[in-house]
Amino acid sequence: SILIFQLTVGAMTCATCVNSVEDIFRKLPGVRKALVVLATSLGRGRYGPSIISTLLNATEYASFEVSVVQ
Ligand code: 9UX
Repeated sequence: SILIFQLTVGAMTCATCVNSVEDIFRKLPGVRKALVVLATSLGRGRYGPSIISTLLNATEYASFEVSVVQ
């Protein structure tokens, strides 16, 4: 089944940051769709298997702050 992830993404200050985070999300196998909005610091996307921890690690490795929205 396709699940939706919602994350808060901090430490983004410009549109290029947003593109970087979207690229990180989209490059992960299992992520079908990803959208990051700077104004709300929210990232959403669709994914198949549970890759949330991989997604969090990859985003933090790129020096952005990230956490799951419950
Ligand atoms: Mo913009 Mo973001 O000049 O890591 S790319 S601040």
